[in-house]
Amino acid sequence: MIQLEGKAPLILQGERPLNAETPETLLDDDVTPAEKMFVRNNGQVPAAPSDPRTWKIRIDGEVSQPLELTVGELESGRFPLVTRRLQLECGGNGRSFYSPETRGNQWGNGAVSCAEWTGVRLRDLLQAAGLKESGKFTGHYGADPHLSGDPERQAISRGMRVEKAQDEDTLVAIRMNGQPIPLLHGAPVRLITPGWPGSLSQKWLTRIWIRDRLHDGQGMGGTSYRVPVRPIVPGSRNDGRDFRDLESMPVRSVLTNLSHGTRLPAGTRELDLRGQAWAGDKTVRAVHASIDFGATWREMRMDPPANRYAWQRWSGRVDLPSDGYFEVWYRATDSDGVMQPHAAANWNPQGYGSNAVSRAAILVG
Ligand SMILES: Nc1nc2c(c(=O)[nH]1)N[C@H]1C(S)=C(S)[C@@H](COP(=O)(O)O)O[C@H]1N2
Ligand SMILES: [Mo]
Repeated sequence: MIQLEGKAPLILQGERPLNAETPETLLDDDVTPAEKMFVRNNGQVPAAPSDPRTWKIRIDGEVSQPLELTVGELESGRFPLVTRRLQLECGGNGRSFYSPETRGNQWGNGAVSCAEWTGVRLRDLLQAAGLKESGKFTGHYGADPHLSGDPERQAISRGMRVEKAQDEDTLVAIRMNGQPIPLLHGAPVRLITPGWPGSLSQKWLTRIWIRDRLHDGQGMGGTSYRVPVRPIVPGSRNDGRDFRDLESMPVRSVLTNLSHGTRLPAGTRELDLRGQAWAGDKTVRAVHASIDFGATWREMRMDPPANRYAWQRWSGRVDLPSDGYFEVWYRATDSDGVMQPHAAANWNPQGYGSNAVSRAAILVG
């Protein structure tokens, strides 16, 4: 565990770069508070901006009028400000469930958050810049120095199809939960690209380069944020040439009122369960829970999302037949009927898109 300033105790994944995961039971809030948000950095954390209002972002490349805007201008209302609850999930969330182990932070289910973000739609900025017909992809840049300190190298610089950049919920955000964005989460301005790998939500944003081809920055190509189109043998080598970029994240659920290893008093026969579930660009249709290793399942109650891309609360009760050892298994199903698989599927060298059913052990008596 690690105790960072202004944070709840988080699970330390690495100090250089600084990475910390939220324990699953801290994901109970419908709107994740700053102190409970996971931290994912690829490079160094930059110094806090001395005057956030003068911080500049640039939109250039395949546009007719390159745009330079300060955070002060973004706040001014020249472009409509919108507020949305948006889930942000690392592409490697759930990586620790892959076997054999893959490289990268060994996240459990806690590299996810759903904060309330305020910002302008990237779509409005692209329109103001005069997006050209030839503009097909974005390329993102941030102010965080590379771990080596080499100013020529980017800590991370990913990009996406312009269709996703034009989604009405893809934001250039300047506030989180009604406050200025905390330094660790990208102050004073960041992209929020909900439902797709968190790496597309560039922190400390400085530039969006509109390109006529897929971006080739740090974290693009090969096996980075890419998954097999044709499943490969777990543990095999592959250069990822015929992989595809991971886009919408797969369906997943967390159990937030009970932690793995909980002991309950003897004679407990009913167990209340509660959590959150989400499914990338889709919504969640159902969550089921089992206490007999998946032999039988009970359907839980499902709340609708507060807005598109917000995670959804689930809750319900299961009956315990006796004292003893049980496991709570919980499984979400998305709006297309696709469920979390029983084992982490589509193994890939860097471990993206793992969303297997989770299990929490409990002991009654
Ligand atoms: N500039 C910059 N933006 C970044 C990163 C980074 O290292 N540098 N990490 C990305 C990754 S991989 C994720 S999952 C999210 C994590 O956001 P958070 O730290 O605010 O939770 O930020 C993304 N944006
Ligand atoms: Mo990530």
